[in-house]
Amino acid sequence: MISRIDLRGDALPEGGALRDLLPRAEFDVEAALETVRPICEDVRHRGSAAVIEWGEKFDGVRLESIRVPAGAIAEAVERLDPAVRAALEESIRRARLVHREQRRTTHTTQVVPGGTVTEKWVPVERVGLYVPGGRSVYPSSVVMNVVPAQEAGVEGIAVASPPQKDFGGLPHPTILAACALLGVDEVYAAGGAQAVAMFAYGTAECLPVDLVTGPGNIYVAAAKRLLKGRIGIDAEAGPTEIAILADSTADPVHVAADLISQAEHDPMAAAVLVTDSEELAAATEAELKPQIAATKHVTDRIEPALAGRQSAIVLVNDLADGLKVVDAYAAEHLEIQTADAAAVADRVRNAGAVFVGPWAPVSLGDYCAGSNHVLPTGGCACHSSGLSVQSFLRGIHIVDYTRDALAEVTHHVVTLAEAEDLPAHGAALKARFGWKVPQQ
Ligand code: HSO
Ligand code: ZN
Repeated sequence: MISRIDLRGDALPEGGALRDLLPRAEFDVEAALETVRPICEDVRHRGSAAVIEWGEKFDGVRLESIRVPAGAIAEAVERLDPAVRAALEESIRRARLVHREQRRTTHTTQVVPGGTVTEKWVPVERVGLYVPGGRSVYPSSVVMNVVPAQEAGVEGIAVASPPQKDFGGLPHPTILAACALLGVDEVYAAGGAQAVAMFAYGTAECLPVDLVTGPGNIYVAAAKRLLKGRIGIDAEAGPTEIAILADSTADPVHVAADLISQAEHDPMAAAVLVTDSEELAAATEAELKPQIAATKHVTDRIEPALAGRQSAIVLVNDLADGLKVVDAYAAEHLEIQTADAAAVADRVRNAGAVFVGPWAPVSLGDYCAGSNHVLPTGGCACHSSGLSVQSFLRGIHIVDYTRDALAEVTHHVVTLAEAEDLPAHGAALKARFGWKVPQQ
């Protein structure tokens, strides 16, 4: 069911040519832009009424108001299964430990005597966190979005998640309970492009935000792309990916289980095993069948995900080639299941997150490792990072020079300004010194 790509034998091609040999899902956000454009325009002009009407069309629920009442959030946490509550609390606790250490401190560089540049880190004022609610209802994603925003010091945090028919038009109760556990009380029953547009333009019910983060389907990604600039966005999330770099020491039971674990998300999810061991490849193929037979979401997600062109077992000559392949692929999640896994992991350059050895499966990171699970997909890990405190901060340079420090460098500024044919730039300095360049 999962195909094989055999890259053994000849030397591997470099860069883009290697990437072209590797499996990847089509995730054509561009094509969805035309669908979301009228929705975003409608929300811009008609506000809440438009959000409610698009919600009725797509989610099948007609709401009076999209703001979730405080009572519903409190009730959701009261009714939460105690085991789920304890697990969410532990997930939050561990995520806080990691994200708290990502805080940035203000730093001043003395460039010359009397001339300093201070980099000050300022949280974004107000963010909108999108939490999907279709095929996937992920309270864990509430944790992964809210914790870094809170640790960054963001004061205004609003969450939007689609209204659920089965829950009287409210977002899923576990999502609401996660919000309550995190101390978030501004929640909207809004999904898809209309939720992103609500955040971007603001409505009578919801003030506009500066930044929208969080995963979502292709329409959420398209709305983020369309409205980027007006709002900041994190990465456009595509379908989940797991790559595993493994050698003959890996346990095929673990490898198969981990491939299936991410295939479970979506028929478009990608599961890629890169190995130099024919035996491991064969044993993993054999192991997939019984494990799939014993789980849920088989025909709608796992089977199409593994059989799709985005998934494969890639055979390579050796681990050095394996590393080239996983770097070219730049997976959202990369497991290293080899001898001396830590040393191999240390050589990885491109991955959203790396999971080292047999005791760090991706599912641990999805919930309770302390790491963030909102990670770059679609190869974006070669230029972007996952969500972190940094995603919610802006670094502002504060430039402070004395008269003497400015005088000392004026001739350089004037020279560079003239080289760029921008004499007024130089004049702005000369004006401070009787329209002359101070002598050195
Ligand atoms: N693996 C997903 C996150 C997730 N898994 C949520 C379970 N729940 C994308 O990183
Ligand atoms: Zn997952």
